[in-house]
Amino acid sequence: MRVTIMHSEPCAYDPSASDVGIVHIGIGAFHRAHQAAYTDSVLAKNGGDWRILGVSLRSTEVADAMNAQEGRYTLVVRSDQRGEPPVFREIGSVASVLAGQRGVTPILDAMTRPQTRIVSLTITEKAYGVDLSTGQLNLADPQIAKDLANPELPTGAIGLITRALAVRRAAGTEPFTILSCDNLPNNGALVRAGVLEFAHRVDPDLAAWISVHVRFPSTMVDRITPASSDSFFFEVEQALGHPDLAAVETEPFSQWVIEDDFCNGRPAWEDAGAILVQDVEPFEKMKLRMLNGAHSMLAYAGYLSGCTYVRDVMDNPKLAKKVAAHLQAASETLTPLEGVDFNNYAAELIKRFGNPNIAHETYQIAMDGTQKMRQRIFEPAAEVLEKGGDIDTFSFATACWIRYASGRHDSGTEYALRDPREEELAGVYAAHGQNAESLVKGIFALPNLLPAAVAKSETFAKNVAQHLQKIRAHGVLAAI
Ligand code: CS2
Repeated sequence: MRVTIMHSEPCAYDPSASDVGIVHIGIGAFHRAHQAAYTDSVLAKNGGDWRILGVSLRSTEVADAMNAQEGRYTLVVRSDQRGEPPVFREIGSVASVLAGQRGVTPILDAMTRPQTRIVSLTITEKAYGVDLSTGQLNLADPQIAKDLANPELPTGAIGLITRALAVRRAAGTEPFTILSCDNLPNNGALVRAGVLEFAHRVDPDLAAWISVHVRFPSTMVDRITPASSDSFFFEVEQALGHPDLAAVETEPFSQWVIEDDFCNGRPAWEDAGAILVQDVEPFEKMKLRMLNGAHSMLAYAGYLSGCTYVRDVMDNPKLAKKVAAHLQAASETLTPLEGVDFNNYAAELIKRFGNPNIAHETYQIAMDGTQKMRQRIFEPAAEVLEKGGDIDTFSFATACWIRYASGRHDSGTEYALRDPREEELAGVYAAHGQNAESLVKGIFALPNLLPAAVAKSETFAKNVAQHLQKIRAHGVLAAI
């Protein structure tokens, strides 16, 4: 298929005129569709030394693809109008990318340059090494344990940040701000807790200095961004006339709410549409419980019923109704937020999920369930349980996740769970897989997975087991 480009926006400024001011760890598709695009708009408008040096800690692919084209890449924005061609935009805000696998010294050098004033992160929930239930550093996390044993040459994000701050402090260099852009509640406070505890274990004076001088603003980030597929790269090559293996596709909608608390300056991201506020939490809760909560529910229910993409789920009337009901129930757990109508937000989400031009795999969202369910499903469920409200959609979502965690389709075919706690899940299945009730109890007994009130609730366990029994007997669609 040949794609006709209706609008193509080349990078309209000279990015090389700007020095690097941000080191971004975890330069995957989401960062390139979101923060890098905001920064690109600010550079085009205002200039300034805020280019981004990307860091990939887990692979070398993005580094190779981006460095081969001087950090530039194409952002493909797909409208939700059927048949409307996508908009191609060239992004110039990324200067280059370093791959951790090729050595951490250049990464630490970049993080300790005085010109680096922000270190931002999209490393996914699991890479913080912080236990969400306690808010404390997880000493059993292999990356944390490895870096604590060798704090001068760390290879994980928390270790790198701590080491870079130690070097800056020793050299008398101002610290950078740490900006977490992952879908975690109070992401700023969470990364702060991780860094402070890590630093305390290395050098208590360093921890004391960080707690006074370093800022960790929280953020809410939002833009639906599928992982780039081979067919997408093919489409881009056809349209551009040359390959771009760093290209990313995304939706037109984008939101970034940032706590305005930086210790060493920041780009004027508000000039690109970001919202700078004193308190991000109500925005974060809304997005985590409504968008991400509904996403997880529909990903498990959809994947199990044979829907490859989110848009397929929204095309199924039974599942689409479930999504609407989930959004409604999740919105009822929120405190009112000035200027935001949760009904409008829900209607907008339904439209975004149904975007016919975006192929967002349910399997992609289903990944890392043990890291996502707490903030998306279990925490709102805890509040509903406490108030004696209707927990049905939360227990349905939980049952779908538990069914998904078996790693097998109804036909018996296996799939990879892609979850850092998949061995524990498999252990529970091996011990209790025969019986829905004991399976639910076994999963709920896993340490630090559910808030205690939810893990202990007989009502919740019973409701989940009932859904699970039906799903196992008849499949998800029939169970609705
Ligand atoms: C999704 C998110 O994969 C997932 O878990 O729920 O990545 C979601 O697409 C983004 O948060 C949208 O902003």
